[in-house]
Formats: sequence, structure tokens, C-alpha cells
Amino acid sequence: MRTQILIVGSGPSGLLLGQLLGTIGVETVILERSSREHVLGRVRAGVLEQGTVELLEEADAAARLHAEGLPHSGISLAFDQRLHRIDLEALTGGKHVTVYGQTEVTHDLMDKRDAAGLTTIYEAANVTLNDFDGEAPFATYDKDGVTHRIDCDFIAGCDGYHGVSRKSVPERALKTFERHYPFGWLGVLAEVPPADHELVYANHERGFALCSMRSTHRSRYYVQCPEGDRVEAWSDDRFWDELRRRLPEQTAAGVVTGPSFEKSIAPLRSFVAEPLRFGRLFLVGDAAHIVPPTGAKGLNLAASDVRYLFTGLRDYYREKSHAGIDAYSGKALARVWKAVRFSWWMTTMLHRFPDTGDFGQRIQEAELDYLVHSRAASTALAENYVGLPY
Ligand code: FAS
Ligand code: PHB
Repeated sequence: MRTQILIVGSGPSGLLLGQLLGTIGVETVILERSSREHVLGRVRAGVLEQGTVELLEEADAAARLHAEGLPHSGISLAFDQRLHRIDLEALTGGKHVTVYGQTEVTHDLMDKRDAAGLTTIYEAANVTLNDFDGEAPFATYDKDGVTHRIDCDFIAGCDGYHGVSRKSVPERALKTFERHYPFGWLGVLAEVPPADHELVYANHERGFALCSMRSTHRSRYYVQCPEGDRVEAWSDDRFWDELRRRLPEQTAAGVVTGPSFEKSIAPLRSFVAEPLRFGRLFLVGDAAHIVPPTGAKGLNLAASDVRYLFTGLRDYYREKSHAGIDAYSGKALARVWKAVRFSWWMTTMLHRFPDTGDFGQRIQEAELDYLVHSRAASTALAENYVGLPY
């Protein structure tokens, strides 16, 4: 088989890139190691920047997002037993975020890809990437007991942190940067109305908590939990009790409890690989970088990577110009590092670390108090949260 762009991974990065390239007639094949159902079974991000929404509109995959997504003009920070609203819209000249689950984004993009008759090969095992440092890259994969080969012009490694793409690059050609956080997030989905009409990020001496949502009848909650903690140690009752203890009383009173239908623990890390291009292989999204979800940046960074790579490939095929693909890594990394910094800052300010102690707790509360009472500081948070310009 031959295609123009071979995309590894059918997550948001791969699907969005494939859909955008499809709108300009560039042929793609996606190789995905899991089943479609498994990909759709993952519960991850929940907040879309305006830039991500605009990209989904450009990919003609935003109809359900506009019908069901929830535009949010603010978030709240909870500390010292009080809620403090950050008016994102007023502080950024009218920008907002949209609450719409990554699972739904993935579903919409898969449906568009199927409707366009574009090829995704699910359950493609043992993907290998070859000769991407030359002029004729190709991939092989196993399916139904047969090893297949796909020749292509370029490979887009959209296969996440644990994928094969970054691991296919010779170690000497890659520099990685990492920060490990000594805790995780225990996340719960429940068919109950949200505690507040907007997201609430809570700093508490017992640990961080986040009140989010997927709709007006489906809530997504998180509590910081010890590293290595196990989901089995968290009954629903224990979760609801701990969540409410970390919220201001008035907010806790608004928490409607109910049976969880999804419960998982995600580790937190900051990670960046440089550069993002190796000959005819490009790294995109989580294959290239990971952020702690505190700043709601992971999925949105995948979208901006896709934007830069898509425009580069469009110029290559339309005008035979290499400028866009040559600039991809530098442009993407410039935005990635700003989001890595913001996500690190939000995580450091809101979470309880082993060495936080009483002094550290007071410093965090002083920073939060300054933040919510200084227009300059609130504006800095707001413009990062809604998404810096591409
Ligand atoms: P993805 O990891 O989503 O997709 C990669 C795809 O490649 C997967 O389908 C995988 O099966 C496939 N793949 C992997 N190896 C392969 C191989 N060898 N061959 C073929 N296919 C292969 N972001 C937020 O903004 N907010 C959040 O709350 C949030 N929570 C998260 C919770 C968890 C547990 C995780 C892991 C991430 C979370 N993220 C969150 C970040 C997340 O949303 C990512 O940023 C987003 O999924 C990135 O999309 P992709 O780059 O497409 O990578
Ligand atoms: C979510 O709804 O899953 C979510 C929202 C905001 C975050 C992280 C996760 O910062």
C-alpha cells in the first residue's frame, strides 16, 4: 500500500491531522494499535481552547460540539474556604473555553473520517517505522497474522507518550526534559449535575481537587491522591467525602453525589522531547510532550501541533515549499514550552507536595490571594488558560 501521509495513532492528534489533510485532498492512512472501541473508552480531557474549536470547525467536525458543548467565560479558584472567580472573558477581551469531552471530539472525528471513506487500520500490531531519515519512508505492521508494508511521503507520529514514534528516533538525536510530580489525580465520572456552573480548582491542605463536568447532568471530579495509590482503595463514599472536605462549605453543599461509572488514577508529569522532526518523521501531541492536566493544556497542545504541521504539509503539497515543515518543530515547541510552564505553575500553586508544610501552604495561599486581587496577575492566568495565540 502507498499513501502520502502515514499517521500513527488514532487519538485526537492523528484524527484531527487526518481530517484537515482530507479537506485539501492529501491522502492519509492511520495505523492504530487498539480497537476503535478501546480508543473511545478512554476518559481524558474536558476543556477546549478557542483555537482548538476553530480547528475542529475547519475540519468540519464541530457540529455536535456547538450543539452540546458548554461555553465557559470563567473559572473559580477555591482556597481559604472561599471561591474566587476569574472572569476569563473580561480579562482576555472576550475569549472563553468550551467544555466538551475529548471522548466526544474523538468520536466526532472518527465519524467524519469514516464518512469520508478515509482508511484507519485498527488493531495494527508491531508497527515499525523505517527509512524516515531518507527520501522513501515506510512502515510495517502485523494484522491477522500477516505483516503489511505502507510506503509514504511523510510519517506523523501521533501515537502518544507510550507510542513507537519517539522510540524509533536514535537516542543521540533526541533531547528530553522531564519533571515528575509525587502524586496523581483520581478522576470520577458520575451522572449527577455539576457542583457549580463553571470549573472549580481547589487548593486545600488535604490536597488539590477539581470540579469539572461533561454536561449539565454529567460531572467530572478529581482529587489529588498519593503516588502509587490504587483505585480499589477508593470507594465512591470515600471519594465524595474527600472531595467535599477539600471544597469551601458552600461549594461542597452543591455537590450532588451518585454512583461513579468511571474511576481512574492518572500519574502527573511534565515531559518534552526536542526536536519534533527527524527527516520525514514528525512527532505530534503526546508523542512529543506531556503536561499535568492542571492547566487543561494536553489536548489543546496536540491541536496547535496539528495546526502547525497541517499548514506546513499544505504548503509542501500545494506550492512545493519546504518552509512550513522546516519551521514545524521550532514553532510548535515555542508554544509547547509556554503551556508546559503554565501547567507546571498551576500544578505547583494548587497541589500539596511532600515538602509543602505549613510555610509552603501559606505561600501558596498568599500567591492565590495576590492572584485573585491583582488584575495583572489574573490577566496572566486568564490569557494562558484560554490559550495563547498560535
Ligand atoms: P493519545 O495518547 O490520545 O493518542 C495516541 C494514540 O496512539 C492512541 O489511540 C494509542 O492507542 C495509539 N498508539 C500508541 N502506540 C501505538 C503504536 N505503537 N502503534 C499504533 N498506535 C499506537 N489533557 C487535558 O487537557 N485534560 C485532562 O484532563 C487530561 N487528562 C488525561 C488523563 C490521562 C490518563 C491521560 C493519559 C492524558 C490526559 N490528558 C488530558 C492529556 C490527553 O488528553 C492528551 O493530551 C491527548 O490524548 C493527546 O492526544 P494524542 O496526541 O492524540 O495522544
Ligand atoms: C476535565 O474536565 O477532565 C478537566 C478539566 C480541566 C482540567 C483538567 C481536566 O484542568
